[in-house]
Amino acid sequence: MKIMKPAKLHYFKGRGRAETTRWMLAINNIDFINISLEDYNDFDNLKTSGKLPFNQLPLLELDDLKLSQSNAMISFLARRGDLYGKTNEDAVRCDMLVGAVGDFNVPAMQFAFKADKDEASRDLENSLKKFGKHFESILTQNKGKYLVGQKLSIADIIMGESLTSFIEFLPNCLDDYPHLKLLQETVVSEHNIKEYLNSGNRWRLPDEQYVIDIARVLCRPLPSHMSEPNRFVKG
Ligand SMILES: N[C@@H](CCC(=O)N[C@@H](CS)C(=O)NCC(=O)O)C(=O)O
Repeated sequence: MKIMKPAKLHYFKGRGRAETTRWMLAINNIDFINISLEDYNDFDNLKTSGKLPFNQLPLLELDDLKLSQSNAMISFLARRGDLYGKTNEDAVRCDMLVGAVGDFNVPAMQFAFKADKDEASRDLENSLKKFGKHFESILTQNKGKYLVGQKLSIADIIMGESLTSFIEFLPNCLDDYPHLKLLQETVVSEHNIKEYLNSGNRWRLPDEQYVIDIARVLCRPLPSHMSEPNRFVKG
């Protein structure tokens, strides 16, 4: 499928659930524009446009395709870019890893929403303790460089994305995981990924402002430790 126009990725002003799609667009060398929702009106307009299959974000527009569900987006992009290994067994290994990375990554997604940053850091460490040895052993059994087969796949990209956040939160956290460390370095050295990371499309690590931006768009309460937690709630 040849993509004619730059893709449009509708989301909040940050990484969140749209980030894996951004990395997969980048590795596929597909130009994209972040369309950031400012407030509830933007979300409401998008809902009434009929472009949102489930009234949820992110939304990825690829020419006439309107895609919802971030995991569907990234597997579509993996198939398009021949990043699903060579066989059906490789593909299911990729899916298992993408699922496991999603679980591993939960504390990174939640970090900005937590009041106690020491506790949030401990959650990251615990997740690494829980999953790191399994990821490391998969890489060891696969002779080191890639997670599935002997070529780059969606599993490596999604793992690289998550590990990059982990390192941003806890700079030395991969010191005991040499294969994961190498994998992260390999992924961020990919030309297209490097370009993306140095571009204006890459959002900073989620912070309090990001939490506020989401609450404003969704009209939902802020975490209770923040000031005026109900300031965006309607009615
Ligand atoms: N599994 C979906 C989750 C989508 C989701 O929960 N999106 C949130 C924003 S991150 C949303 O749109 N919330 C508003 C709603 O569900 O009404 C995905 O990964 O895309």
